[in-house]
Amino acid sequence: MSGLGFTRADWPEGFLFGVATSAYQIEGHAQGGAGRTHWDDFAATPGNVVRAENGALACDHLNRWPEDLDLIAAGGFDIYRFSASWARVLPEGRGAVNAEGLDFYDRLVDGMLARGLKPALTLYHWELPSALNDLGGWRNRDIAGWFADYTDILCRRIGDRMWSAAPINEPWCVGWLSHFMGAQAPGLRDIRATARAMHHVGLSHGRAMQAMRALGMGNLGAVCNFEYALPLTDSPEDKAAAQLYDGIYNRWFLGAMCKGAYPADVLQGLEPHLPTGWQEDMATIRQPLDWLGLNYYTCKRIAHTKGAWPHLSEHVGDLPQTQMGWEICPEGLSHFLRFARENYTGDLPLYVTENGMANPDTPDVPDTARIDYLRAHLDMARAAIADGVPLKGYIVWSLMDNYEWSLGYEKRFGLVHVDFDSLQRRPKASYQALQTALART
Ligand code: IFM
Repeated sequence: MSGLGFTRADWPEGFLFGVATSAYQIEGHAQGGAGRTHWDDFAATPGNVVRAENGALACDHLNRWPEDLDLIAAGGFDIYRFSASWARVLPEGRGAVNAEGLDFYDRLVDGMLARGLKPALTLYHWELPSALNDLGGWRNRDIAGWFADYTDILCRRIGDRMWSAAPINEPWCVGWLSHFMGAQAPGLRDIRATARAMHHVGLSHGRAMQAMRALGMGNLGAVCNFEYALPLTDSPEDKAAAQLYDGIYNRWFLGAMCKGAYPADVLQGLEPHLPTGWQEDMATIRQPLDWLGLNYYTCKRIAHTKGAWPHLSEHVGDLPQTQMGWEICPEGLSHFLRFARENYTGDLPLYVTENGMANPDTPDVPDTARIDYLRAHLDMARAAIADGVPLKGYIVWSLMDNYEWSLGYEKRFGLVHVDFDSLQRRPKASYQALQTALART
């Protein structure tokens, strides 16, 4: 028995385990003919990213991918959830294709299959080509067409070998975190930009789903992130604020993608800023899903504040925290697995598509905190299955330490330690614990 307290036999037959990464966070984006992205621009702007770090080299996965796939296979994982970079395929976002980029993803996918791994593709994990940002990026309705074209080009090349595919990782981050909170590229703090981005992300999701279905691809889903919203106090005002936070974060995209409707409480604040005729797009956004992926990390305490809509502020409570300052709250995962099934997805297969923690790891100290974190969340997942939740797999974020966006390389989420000077990879105790747990006897 591993420190995780389970073996494969403790899970339903066919339950899948995986690891996840994303292109800009690991590949080394200055290499291989990729175009500039809005993350390069964001990071080059003082004050946006710790030490102004960017993804120029990252983990150099572009050259070291065979070693990385070997690590995934040796860990006993079934799924590799990876993403392709739009700017690596189309350096200007549209027009000329970077053949080297398509060749890379082609080789990478064959490398997964050769090792018995199931390729789970994400089409967009945040690195928008700068040339498209110049045109308004997610604020511009045309992005749905540009994204569908990119989807078509990439999937004509590798779509035939995907085990699964999803258009956009964590729509809330692309819309709200990046256009309302300004915490990620393009770093805007503007409600009109936010409303448009929140709508065009959904529309782009729908158009990409249509493009993939037209190519005959199957097992297509959506990957949303969820944060457990708890009121800071028992006051009715804080309870209402937590409910609205929940709507913005957890129900906006689920509502659109699964029911073709935005939640009424959020619409009250955002509708004045949505593009005219948004209602006519809802049928496109609501495409049939084969599964829903849930990314879950933490909870947040929400208080009512005065001032402009949405009248709320975010706080951290008393639970133990990760290196990100995020409270460790496994109950939230339990909540969302049931919440999704009861309110949106019914019998649709669910996957935990990201879960994990940042920890200030050094190569020689066992990351027991991460083992504890994973065990606590996996216990919740197993309990949900016992209650009838159709959870079919669990994917850890992340295979290895990588570029944690505005927090640079300091926050370590990996099962594998990366020395960012030598780029040497060293499996951590958590990797070994999973390897033991997942071993097929
Ligand atoms: O590193 C990110 C990832 O890109 C998206 N989901 C959350 C992770 C941890 O912050």
